[in-house]
Amino acid sequence: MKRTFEKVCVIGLGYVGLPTAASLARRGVSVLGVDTNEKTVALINKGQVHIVEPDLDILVSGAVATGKLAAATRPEPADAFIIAVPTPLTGEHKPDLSHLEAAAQELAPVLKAGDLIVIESTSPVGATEAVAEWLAGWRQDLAFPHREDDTAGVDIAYSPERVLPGRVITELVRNDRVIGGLDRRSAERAADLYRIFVDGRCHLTTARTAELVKLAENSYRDVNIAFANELSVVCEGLGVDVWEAVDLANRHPRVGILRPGPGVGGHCIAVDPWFIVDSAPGDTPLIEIARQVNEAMPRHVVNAVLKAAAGMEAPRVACLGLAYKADIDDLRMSPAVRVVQALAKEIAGHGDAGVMVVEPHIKALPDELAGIPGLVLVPLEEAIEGADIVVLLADHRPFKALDRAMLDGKVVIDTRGTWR
Ligand code: SAJ
Repeated sequence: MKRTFEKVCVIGLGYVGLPTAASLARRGVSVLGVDTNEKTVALINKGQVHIVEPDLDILVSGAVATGKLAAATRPEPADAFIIAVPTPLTGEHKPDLSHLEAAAQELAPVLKAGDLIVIESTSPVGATEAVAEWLAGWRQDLAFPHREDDTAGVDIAYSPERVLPGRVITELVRNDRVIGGLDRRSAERAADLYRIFVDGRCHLTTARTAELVKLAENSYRDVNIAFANELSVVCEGLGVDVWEAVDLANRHPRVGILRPGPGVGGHCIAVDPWFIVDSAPGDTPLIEIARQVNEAMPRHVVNAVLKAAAGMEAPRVACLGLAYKADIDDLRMSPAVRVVQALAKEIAGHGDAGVMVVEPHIKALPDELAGIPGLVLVPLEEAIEGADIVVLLADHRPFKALDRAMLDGKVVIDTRGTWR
């Protein structure tokens, strides 16, 4: 069974798949990146990127220039396949594995005995087995590891990514990896693949354990963010500066309270806990309550703004930041977007009242905000000069660098503790 990989196919060229493809290519592997979005494929083949992530453009343009990275809309035969497609939630907080199934169906025809498949998409426990079952149904000529231990024709493993958007390129190489195989050989071969570009340690386990570990990592973070957010609400009512309280509490050698904010965004921390809830009905009261606490934060921020605007003739509110966190352009499930949506409905458009949005990482308002009367995207200085109330929602670097004198005379609601 081959333990080296000359050609690798990475299916899904998002903020994980593309850096992974480029990192493998930089180490001399011939990589074919596959994505259903033809514009993304064309852009990458020109050595360009569709994602704001430090150093990704340099990595991709170099890999394409050397001929080691190319993109296409369909997979080709390869020694290994890495699947990094979205696994969103359905409306009822259930895992949506349709992209994963579509990716498996795309690669089934080009699969051959001896190939390795690694799923990176965050998945509910048992998803890797489901992929093996699907493939076994489409390719009855091949043997798969969920049925025959260590003698199968195809090896299948699960290895979740844990890179932090904004630090992806560094963390992709430095972070340890958890690698779960449907059998031992699958895990070992997947570790061989990752050791091509990962300097962190590769920890081998079963597929189910690796799936659960990923969900546990993000659920742990969501619960602890909820604790920080609940503390911020308590401190507001008690007239205590929550930022000072958290900093002082964290002086304790065994306390590490996270940072309060306007809510939890992104398609990871806000999503993954629901995969655990779905897999263990009735057994996750803490995880569910934490989700509810974090989901209630945008409304809490809106109420604080409305309270500050009460009595103002025609309040003008500057909302700084739409991204779900600092220094990225990702607005997915962003609490800031929910805050702006509510303020636009409840303040903007009434007479001269208005809501000005500042987001340095976008050129136009997203669809869910575009066209709302009284809601405009403006530069930072213009927004603050024209505002009665300034709400900081994402702690982007330009906001941190703001001359505080510009805030004199304004009501400031700093949800990130940026201007303390
Ligand atoms: N947030 C807070 N307070 C905090 C930390 C985060 O309010 O103290 C908010 C952020 O503003 C943001 C949301 O939570 O809205 C999520 O941000 P994040 O930085 O916690 O996480 P992500 O979603 O950007 O990345 C997470 C990371 N997981 C962990 O840190 C355990 C990353 O390592 C994962 O790879 C990623 O999810 C993923 O793709 O699963």
